[in-house]
Amino acid sequence: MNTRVNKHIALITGVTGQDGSFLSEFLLDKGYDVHGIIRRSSVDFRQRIAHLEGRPHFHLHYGDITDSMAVLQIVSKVQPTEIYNLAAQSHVQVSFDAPEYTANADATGVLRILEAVRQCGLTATCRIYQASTSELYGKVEQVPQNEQTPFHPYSPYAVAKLYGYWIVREYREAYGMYCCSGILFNHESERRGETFVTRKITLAAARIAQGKQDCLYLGNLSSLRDWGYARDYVECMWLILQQDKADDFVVATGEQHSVREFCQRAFRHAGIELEFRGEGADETGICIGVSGNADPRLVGRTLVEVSPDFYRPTDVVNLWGDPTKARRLLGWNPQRTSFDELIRIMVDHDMAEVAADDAAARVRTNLAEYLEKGIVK
Ligand code: NAP
Ligand code: G4F
Repeated sequence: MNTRVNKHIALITGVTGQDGSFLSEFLLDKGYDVHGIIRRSSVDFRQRIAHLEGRPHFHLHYGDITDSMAVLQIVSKVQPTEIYNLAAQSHVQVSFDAPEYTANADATGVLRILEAVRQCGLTATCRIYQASTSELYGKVEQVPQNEQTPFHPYSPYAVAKLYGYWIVREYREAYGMYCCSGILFNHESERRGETFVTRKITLAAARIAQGKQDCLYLGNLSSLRDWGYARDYVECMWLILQQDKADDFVVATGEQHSVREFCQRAFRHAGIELEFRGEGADETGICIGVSGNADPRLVGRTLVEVSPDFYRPTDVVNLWGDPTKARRLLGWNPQRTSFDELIRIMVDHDMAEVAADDAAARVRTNLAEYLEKGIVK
């Protein structure tokens, strides 16, 4: 039997990721002590949480979800009341190249968290959220997808995540643990990794509009996704752990769009009107008009091309979530940020980031010139 305690101590694995950074902000605002697990790296990878470091209730611990000893040690030290297991090799395409590592992090990693809680004697006081995914529906057998829809995982990533989903259910039933899966559909933001399709598009739209890139190469333009805003989704993760009874929830907007449509709208927001012509690998996106500060010489040029390099051995092409249960039982609003608003947030951010990079590069060039001319020492 899991009882609610008055202390609010959260442990977040994957704290440096898109969701981990938003969730940290959300929980700190709610008065939690937030502990995050980070991996040692030779380069700086903490941009998303840099603004939180040094805050009195924010603590970081070195560890890795593939390392049982480290996980056990951190859980024992932190004595969390809530664990959010967000750590994962989260890129579907990469999972085809690194299937064994993906299984270790995304499947066995979940088991390590559950076992650490058991070994530390925290089953009665600690609740666990598992970052599950709409990729479980994979080669979809029903549209839209809800909590009853059969799973048909269609990548090494999805197969690993399916183990995570089932081991959470098993520990809930076998040991009465309060552990839940949020089956989250794609959620994006200005902090999204740059190789996921939405962020790749918004960055390219910004660079092309500012003359910094010639063309964007994409894979399957017809793929359909239910895209929401990550900042809204972390609230739902928290709500899932505040219920009387542990349960699993689909988290989605209930709207579906294609990669092509995302692309068209993102470019439009950057001042570039695209028309798609052709089919399959021969499809191209051509500029048919510009507005704002976009360069009029772009008109008539091919700005988007398909590259089979971005095709996947098996691709999930029809994700569309039904968030009825989350809306009804958690009181969560799936439509807080609209699709257009999400694109606006991402493109505005990337337009500013590309312009700032430009300004920084200009300062560097000027500085180099001044140093060369002896103007500054
Ligand atoms: P993300 O930006 O790729 O972040 C992944 C996080 O996991 C990073 O902090 C990463 O650390 C960490 N990590 C990876 N391998 C690790 C390991 N072996 N040990 C410890 N930490 C490790 O992913 P996200 O978009 O925030 O997604 C969060 C979680 O939700 C993931 O589990 C993902 O699979 C799942 N999910 C995401 C979506 C979505 O649309 N975003 C939808 C459904 C489910 P580094 O910074 O050191 O790499
Ligand atoms: O942005 P994506 O790479 O995201 P994907 O595969 O849907 O996975 C993301 O969402 C899952 C939830 O459903 C998470 F579990 C997972 O961790 C991750 O966050 O690709 C979206 C779609 C795919 O069908 C892909 O084939 O876009 C298609 N696509 C077309 N061109 C592309 C590209 N994807 C990427 N990454 N890059 C392209 O150039």
